[in-house]
Amino acid sequence: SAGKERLENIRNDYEKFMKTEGKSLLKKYLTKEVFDVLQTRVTSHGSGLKDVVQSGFANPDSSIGLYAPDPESYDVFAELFDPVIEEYHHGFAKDAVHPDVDWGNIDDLGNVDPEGRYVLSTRIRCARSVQGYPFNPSMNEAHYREIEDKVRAAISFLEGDLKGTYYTLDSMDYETRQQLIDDHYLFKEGDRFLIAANASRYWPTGRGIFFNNDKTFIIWCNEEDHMRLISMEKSSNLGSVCSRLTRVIQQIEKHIAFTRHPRLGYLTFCPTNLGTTIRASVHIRVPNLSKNFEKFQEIADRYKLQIRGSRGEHSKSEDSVYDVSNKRRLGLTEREALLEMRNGVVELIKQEKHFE
Ligand code: CIR
Repeated sequence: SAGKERLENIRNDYEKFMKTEGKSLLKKYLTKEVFDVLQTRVTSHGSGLKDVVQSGFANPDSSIGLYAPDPESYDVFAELFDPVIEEYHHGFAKDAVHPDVDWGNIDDLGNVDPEGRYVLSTRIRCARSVQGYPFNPSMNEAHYREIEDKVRAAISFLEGDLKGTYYTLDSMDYETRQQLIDDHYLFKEGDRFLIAANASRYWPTGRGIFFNNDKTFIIWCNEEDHMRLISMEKSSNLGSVCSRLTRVIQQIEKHIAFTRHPRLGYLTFCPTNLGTTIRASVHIRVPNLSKNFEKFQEIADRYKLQIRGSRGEHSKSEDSVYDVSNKRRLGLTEREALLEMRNGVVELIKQEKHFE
């Protein structure tokens, strides 16, 4: 039968995958025992183990290697997700509970580089999923359209400094699109991890981008997540970046119910983004630490920061500029995630000065 054939296929793919060289968390935790238990499970959206593991199977060099095809997957495939989540999120155990939303007092977040010598820009992004919908691999074309309609409607209520325009990718000309990518505003198409995860189907249906008029606030629609909310500016003022973000979230929340899990907080497509979903980052120019990369990495690890190249994930640094962000997003409050980034960056600046 077709079902039997599917099982044989995934068994073969599993055996091949386990012979590859990769060090992904998927490879570490998809033991034979776990595989055997999970291989026949299906969620109410019809998602199976294949939807969870296909990106990691196709890309053995993944660091994580798995995605959730729908909200329920985190429970249905818990034997796999739980240990991956625990390792990535620094010990968030399978019975741990993510705290309630708490942004704290935004006004006292202040400036991460008061001298303005190192930090070129500051950015906070969040992800939100629309309640009732599966994630990419289990979405059909109508789902993409419906979510875009809901997002577009919610955005139309933004006012004042948040007011702006939504552009659907479908009707964007090539030059505009390329300019937006070059300016770092728009998501790129063709991430091999996402393609292999079945996250790029029906492209560009339902995909789009919103800008406020100052281009200090962006919403991505139906890229990796249903919604990515991004606040940024070319300064080190974490307080104003955060204020904009929380005001937008408050507005959108009046019109769209977000998917939240009793234990895992806000749900996202990639397990690395669960909980607060916050990646708070700066672009920081550190020529000395860049030359002493071991020291740079040591501080980053100690302060639970992730270092990326200046063009985002899997990119290289240009002119000693790095993207530095909080690594933890789950098991701590929004405020704690922001402070983790801030404290780490303050320490990086201190050490960079030591070498001067
Ligand atoms: C991977 O597993 O490497 C890709 N699926 C991307 C995972 C998310 N990125 C990250 O944590 N840096």
